Amino acid sequence: MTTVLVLNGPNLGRLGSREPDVYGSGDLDDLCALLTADAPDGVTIDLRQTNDEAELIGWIYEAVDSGFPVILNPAAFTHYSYALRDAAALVSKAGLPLVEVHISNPHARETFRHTSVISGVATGVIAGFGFDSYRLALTAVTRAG
Ligand code: CA2
Repeated sequence: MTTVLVLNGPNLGRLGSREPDVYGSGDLDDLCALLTADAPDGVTIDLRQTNDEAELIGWIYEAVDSGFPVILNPAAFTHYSYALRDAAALVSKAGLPLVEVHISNPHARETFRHTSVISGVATGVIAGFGFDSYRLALTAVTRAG
């Protein structure tokens, strides 16, 4: 039995309400239902969203202390939060996977989105596949071996 923490940063709570051309029309409840349906037996999906950097960092500590893999969409924090990067580094240092995900492909968007301060401490990065970015990440963190 394990729990996968699926952590979402600022403004992702508004998914489904605006910018469907960029982020699709589903909301976080839809995403949680997809991941729960995909999860192998014995894997619990714990999906959370916050606009608060400190809360997000606290959840990452929780993953480290509990031994939970992390799927992280840092949203705009991706591009500038060294505090979040330092917290994310603790996950891989603890021998746990942390997959950075994005719904859109930031590299195909504005220049400021081309930099991720998180990628260098992530186990892997998946971007540009809509909610399938998270589903692919779930496969990556739950596959045996
Ligand atoms: O593509 C992604 O998943 C992003 O992490 C989304 C972030 C953006 O800052 C990153 O560059 C790429 C923004 C999330 C904002 O989500 C909204 C959804 C609906 C309406 C307004 C914002």
